[in-house]
Amino acid sequence: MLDAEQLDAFGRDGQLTVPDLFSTEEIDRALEDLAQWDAEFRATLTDEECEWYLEDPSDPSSSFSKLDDPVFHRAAFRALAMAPALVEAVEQLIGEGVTLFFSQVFCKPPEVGGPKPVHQDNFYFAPSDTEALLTTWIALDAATEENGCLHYGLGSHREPVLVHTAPEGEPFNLQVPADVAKKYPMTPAPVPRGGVSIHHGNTLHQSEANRSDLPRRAVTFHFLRHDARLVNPALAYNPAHAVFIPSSRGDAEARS
Ligand SMILES: O=C(O)CCC(=O)C(=O)O
Repeated sequence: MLDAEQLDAFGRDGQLTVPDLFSTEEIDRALEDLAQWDAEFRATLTDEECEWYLEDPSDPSSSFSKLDDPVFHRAAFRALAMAPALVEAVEQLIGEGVTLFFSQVFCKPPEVGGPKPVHQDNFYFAPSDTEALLTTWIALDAATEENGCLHYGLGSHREPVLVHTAPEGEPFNLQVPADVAKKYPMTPAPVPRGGVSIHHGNTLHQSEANRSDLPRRAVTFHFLRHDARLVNPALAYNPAHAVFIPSSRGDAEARS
């Protein structure tokens, strides 16, 4: 359960780090499941999927840079997303009764994992209520400034959803123009393995390249309160992959 100080910090900054939410065993199980998924998915990859998911699309043996919908596809990630401590924190911040509508694993392999430009998740997802969407980012490896932790524009959740553009040929790489982004200096948010960084859907954030010799793997869970919906999102999200999350107070209570 988040305490009053943590709730105040989230309200002020639009971001909160909870350093010790998951145990070593829970993260170990997720990484084992990820390794198995990597092997199974790699065996069936189409050219289009190589382009979308691999660090080097011309090399089918190169690392995945991301994987979509781990919570829908893999039991160990579903267990993380439904962990009572996480769900309770999410419901404290956006209200009771949530669906996980999208999740992603982000891998930054040592030395080659690239940066992610400044963006707001609410531009990608376009929720009907910007206060009804929350991202939780779980560190599967300790995330540091050297290996590419997230950086946040603290307080930027008070901005409206800003115009984003994408470089030619990279429609998925949406970002706010540099002159707008620079209004908000970016503060690094290192997260220990098993810790969680939680951010508001309007909070500007980015990550740097992995300059270390260690991997930086993380999983994001995107939650939406049940009374909201995605209105014309920037990319396509498969509604059949959404996962209902039982309320931390029990379903019957949350529905009443
Ligand atoms: O993990 C990363 O490097 C990027 C994640 C991200 O941008 C997000 O969770 O919205």
